[in-house]
Amino acid sequence: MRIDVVSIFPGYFDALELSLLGKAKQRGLIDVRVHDLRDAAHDKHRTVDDTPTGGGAGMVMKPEPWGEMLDGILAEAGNSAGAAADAEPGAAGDPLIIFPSPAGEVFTQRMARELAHEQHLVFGCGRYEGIDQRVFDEYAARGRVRLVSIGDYVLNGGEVATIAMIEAIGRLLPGVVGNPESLVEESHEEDGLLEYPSYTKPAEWRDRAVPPVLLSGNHAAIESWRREQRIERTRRVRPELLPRELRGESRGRHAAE
Ligand code: J9T
Repeated sequence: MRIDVVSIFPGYFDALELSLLGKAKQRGLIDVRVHDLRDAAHDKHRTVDDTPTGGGAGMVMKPEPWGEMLDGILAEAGNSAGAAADAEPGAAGDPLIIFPSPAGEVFTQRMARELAHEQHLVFGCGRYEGIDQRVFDEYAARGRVRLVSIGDYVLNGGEVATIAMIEAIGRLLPGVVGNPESLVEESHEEDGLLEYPSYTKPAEWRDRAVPPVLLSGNHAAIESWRREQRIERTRRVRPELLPRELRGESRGRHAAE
């Protein structure tokens, strides 16, 4: 997968060199290229923002540097949106441009799975006050653009949201996570339930024992206990995630059976 990132703080993305994603980059499974938006701002101060037209607080990112930078990325990718204005927009395999924004659709595991099938993602990191609307309109008219939020809170810029999305998407790519089973057995994946609590050795730590069932060797009992834990945890913390058929059940019903 090819990923281009446009930001005025390229240093944020040094984090992508670490851990599993860093290894995936080294091994050529993910090709991430980070671009400094200021390289497309040509005045003495390399200005990327200006006051909001019509008044208001804060600054808005100017369209010209975004246009130059995104045109360059799309043209280099040799796709229809960058190469020819008359080509059909949104053809499969064309880059998808994502602008992280608290005003966007909410990023979920489902969206991560969907985006993991893309060949080329471009992340445009704006500051909170935003990017001139014409940038979205221009690239939406020429190809595919999505505004995506990572949750209902505000950040100073799109960088941290982009790192979160790249990690969630990147780990779903074939070969990035060593054991593909560990991808299935986790919160939000299999059936929408949260994960069960995990334990390791020692069996007792600071007077806290590991739940005895996990030491029983009874695999059916362990599986049933874990499922019960997942259901109870989901009911307690994220009741809206609970599948309809589990909603009516009272707490501890399985344990009492
Ligand atoms: C500037 O971007 C944000 O503040 C942002 C981006 C994506 N998701 C959010 N929840 C916030």
